[in-house]
Amino acid sequence: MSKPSVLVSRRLPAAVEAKLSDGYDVVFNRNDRPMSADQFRDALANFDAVVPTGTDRIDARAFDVPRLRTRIIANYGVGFSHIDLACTERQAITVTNTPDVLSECTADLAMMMMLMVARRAGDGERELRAGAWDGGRPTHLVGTKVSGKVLGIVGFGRIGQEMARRAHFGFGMEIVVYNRSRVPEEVLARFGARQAESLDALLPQCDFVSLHCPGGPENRHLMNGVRLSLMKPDAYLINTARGEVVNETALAQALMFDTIGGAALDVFEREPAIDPMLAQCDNLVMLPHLGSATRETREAMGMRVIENLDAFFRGEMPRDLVAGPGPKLHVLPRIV
Ligand code: 8YV
Repeated sequence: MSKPSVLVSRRLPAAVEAKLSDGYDVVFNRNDRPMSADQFRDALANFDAVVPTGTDRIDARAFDVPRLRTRIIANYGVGFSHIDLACTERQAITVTNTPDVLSECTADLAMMMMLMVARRAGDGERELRAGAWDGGRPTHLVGTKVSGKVLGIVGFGRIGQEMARRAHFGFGMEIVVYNRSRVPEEVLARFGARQAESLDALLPQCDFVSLHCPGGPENRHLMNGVRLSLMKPDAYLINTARGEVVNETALAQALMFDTIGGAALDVFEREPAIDPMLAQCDNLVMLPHLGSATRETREAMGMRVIENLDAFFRGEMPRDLVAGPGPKLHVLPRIV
């Protein structure tokens, strides 16, 4: 019996690639360069499964194929706003992601970035590397205390709750939550948190605001110029979610005119391109999309992809279903 064919869009941890190769007829993107829409179109036409990552773009152009072979897109990553779900629905393609395994490391990084920007770690690093430090003094690179302050968390899913856990129990922070749906009281109570009626109501209360909501059209520019103006003038914005959630032009203006205290970004609207105006802001900490970038988590994400593929090709519904009909609808190459 032939093994299902799988196209993997970027290099993955060695143990993941080895395990994938055992169970599937796998083609890896050996040069590890981003794939084009044409390449994804070819993949969807010729492979039983495609494994993209959050930095790929699988939009309508990729689905413009007379007859698709792909029956499952098993995303490597929790975010899936880079996959056009209207197209996958029309083509009855199942989509899965890799939640849970990256929640702790992404929250760790968000906590680190909040501390970095509040305590001006970026300024200090640049000053030392430039050989410009002439010794400590009471007024040198004075930042903002984090412990005991108010943290607003936008999006209270798994990662948002892990951020609340760190901030509340580790740094004594008061937690205010904005979430599209009502958060059960017992969940809020775990972190001593309360839910604001709206994002506009949350923002003026917070010393720090950390974004943990999904990307995609429904949250594009959720943080725009008006909302940035609702923040306290010494408050900080942290984004480890998706770049499109923040209007970067408005943020650059807020940073340049000091209408907020600063920001920390791990994701960007047009990554890997960085808005040149942002790059000029010293009250900004930037990292290149490292939220889940630990050995343990990147391997666990890959194993989660394989779990989802294995379930699907055994004819079972994958645990991490994002969208689609599952395997029953199709006559598929099976694994035993
Ligand atoms: C990257 C992420 O997608 O999980 C997500 O949604 O943004 C990250 O984990 C992944 O690391 C590939 O670069």
